[in-house]
Parts: sequence; C-alpha cells; structure tokens
Amino acid sequence: MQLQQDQIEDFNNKLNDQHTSDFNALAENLSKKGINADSIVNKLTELQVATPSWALGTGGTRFGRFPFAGEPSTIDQKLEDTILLKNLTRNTSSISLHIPWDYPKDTLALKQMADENGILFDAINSNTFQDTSDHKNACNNKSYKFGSLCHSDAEVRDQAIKHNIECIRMGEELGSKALTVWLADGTTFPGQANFRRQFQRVVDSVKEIYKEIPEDWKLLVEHKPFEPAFYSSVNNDWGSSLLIANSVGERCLTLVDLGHHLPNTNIEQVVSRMLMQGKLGGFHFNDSKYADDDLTVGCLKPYQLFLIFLELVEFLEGDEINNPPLAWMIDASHNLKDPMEDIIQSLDAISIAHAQALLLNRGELETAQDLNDPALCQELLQDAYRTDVRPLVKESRKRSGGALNPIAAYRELGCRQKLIEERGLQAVVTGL
Ligand code: PSV
Ligand code: MN
Repeated sequence: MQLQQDQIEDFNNKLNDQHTSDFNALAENLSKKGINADSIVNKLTELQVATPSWALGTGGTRFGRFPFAGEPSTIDQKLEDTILLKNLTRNTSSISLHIPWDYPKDTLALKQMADENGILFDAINSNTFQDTSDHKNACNNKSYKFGSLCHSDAEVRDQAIKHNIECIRMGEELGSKALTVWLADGTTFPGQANFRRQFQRVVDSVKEIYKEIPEDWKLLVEHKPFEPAFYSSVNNDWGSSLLIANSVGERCLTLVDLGHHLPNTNIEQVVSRMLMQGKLGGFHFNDSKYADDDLTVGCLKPYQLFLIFLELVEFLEGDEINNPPLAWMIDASHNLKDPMEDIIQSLDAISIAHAQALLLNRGELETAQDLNDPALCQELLQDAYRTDVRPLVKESRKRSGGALNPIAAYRELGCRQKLIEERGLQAVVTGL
C-alpha cells in the first residue's frame, strides 16, 4: 500500500493556512533571539532515523501478544511499510533488519526494491538470543540456553560467531554499514558462571567477528543490565560495553538503547562520556518507566530525551568532540498501538527533542556555568525546552514532501484499512 504524493499534498492543503501562520509567528520570535528558523528546519530534515523491522508489527510481553490486523508478514511487506513511513514523515529512510527474523529469500531483489524507493539498510542485527532452525545456517543446532559468545562450549561460540559473520555478508549485499550485537548472555543464579571467564570469551568472540567487518563498517555492541539473564549480564552497562569496544578495535563502538539502564541512571552523562571517548556508535531510541519497556520515544520522559539531545547537538554542531557519525535507530514496540502510529510518534518525539536542543543558547549557558549560576542555567535549558517547536517539525516535513500531521494523514487516508484489505486480518509479523 503506497500513498501518492498528491494525496499527501491534498491533505496538507487543508492544514496549510494554520501551519503557515504558526510557523511564521515562531520564526519571527526566534529571529528576535538571533535564531534562524530555516537553518533549524534544514537540520531536522537532515536527521534520518532508521525504522526497526521488528517494530512494524505489535510487540508482545511474556503474557501474550495481540497482533494488529494487516501486519507485515514478509520482509518485502516490512519494506513497503518503511516506504509508507518515509513518505508520510520524511525523517525515516532506512530499515534496520534483524536476522533470522528478516531472513531475505532474495537479497538482491530486496536491495533493488529498496533502491527504487530510496530506502537504505541501516545496522543489521544478529540474534543469538533464541534457538532457531528455520534459516539457511544448517550448522545452527547448538542451543543458546546458556549463552552464545560467552558459552563454555567452543562449538556454541563458534556457531554464534558464524551467525554474526553470515549477517555481515548479508549486510554487505544489502549495503548496510554496521552490525549490532546485543547478547542475552549472562547468568540467572549467583555462582552459575565465572564473571571474568564469560567476559573474556565474549571479548575473544567479538574479536573474531570484528576480523570480518569490512573497512567501511562498524561493529556496535549494545549493553543491557538484565533480562533475560536476571543475576548478571555479560555486557551489562556502559563500562563493560566500553571495555569490549576498546579491547576489540577502533571501529568497535557502543550502542546506547535508552531502555537498557538501571533506574535513575543519568543517560545523558553516559552519552557525554562515550562521545568524549569517541566510542559512541549509535542509539536505540525508546522510552521506559521500569526497564526495557520499549515504549514510544518521549511518551514518559521527554525532558530526559531533550537532555540527551543537548549532548548530541553539542557533538553534531561543535568541533570539540571527535566521535564517528552515529547510527540513529528506534527500538520500540508494544502491544496496544497501531505499530505504524507508534513509530510516527517516536519519530516526532525525536525531531521535537532535536529542535528544542538546537534552540539552546550555548554561549549564555557556558557563561552561567562559569559564574556558578544554576538558576540561570535552568532558565536557559527550560526556555529552550518549553518552546513549542512543533511548527519547525511540521515545516521540515512539508518542505521535504511529507505530511504536516503524519498520524492524521495515516488515519484520514485509511492506510491501516488498506493494509488489512491487502494482507488480511490475521497477518502476523515475524519476530519475538
Ligand atoms: C534487546 O532488548 C534489544 O534492545 C536489542 O536491541 C534487540 O536486538 C532488540 O531489543 C529486539 O529484541
Ligand atoms: Mn535495543
């Protein structure tokens, strides 16, 4: 199901007068503060965030899953949904695949379809947290029940290494430039395994994978404190992740998933530290109340997201931080919402936080910091945060051909209904 450009334009025409007056008023106010609205709009358009293939269908919990009708059940359909999201929002133009959930039958045909529609393949994700037998890797018969890259049995480690190398080869055919390794490896009971030996085996295994990473690729390691391992995870926090990345090599970087931190962790400071080290590789954006809840970006803690973006904008706009370009990805999916609407809301939240962070007067903040004036520092931060930047986000969508209000357009143009007509009520996405 695809939308025609004139459908989006007809939709926009109805909202355009109100939008133009909102945008002009904001642009005028910003210009009084010396801020150029057009330059912010351009920066919002430039920031493209990858759609996670696994979030195009409803996620589940361990208590069940309630599939949304018309979900994409093939990788081609996932690509179709990504194209639809691209056309509506214009700030997602790539898809991050998860193997074997997204095992392509014909890699070249998939790449051709993506090329024809201006879609790139972002980081490819390996999966050694489940036992699977339904993909090409015939030697995949060892269980990951007690870990993968950390396993005490060299044959299991070898199988997991081979799977990652298989992902790299597939990614090369698709034009991907990074492999993300998230491990469920750890222990659930104290004493179950030796922390040091498990960690060393993971480092050694990641080194083997790194040998196969092409020159223009990155290897991203993603940490998470617990789940499914409940006593210890091997790559449990940013410190362990950085140790792995530093031990493995220059192009091995850390990936920060916003839901993978213990309660009250200062994630923006973690981001700052990683950037300082030149070791931040990318993001999995989402939001959470308790743990890895994978909720819509910005639904709970939009101020935290803004504070994270302050660090990111310091990197993007300044020249003091020497870190490679980032992989920007969403990793959110849940039971209740239409997954397409969920992703649109996540994309919106990211653009809003980005725009707010671009408004901060960094010169004034630095002066207030040097004068030890925390009240003024807070005023400056909250002045940026409390500015309604939505007209900037809308203007960016409008100028790049997207919908002024993507969710309203998605609903008004009957997108889900058409997906159901094409795919049926029972179509279920591949994934967890
Ligand atoms: C693990 O919780 C994670 O965040 C990793 O990124 C996985 O690849 C993804 O979720 C999907 O399960
Ligand atoms: Mn993740």
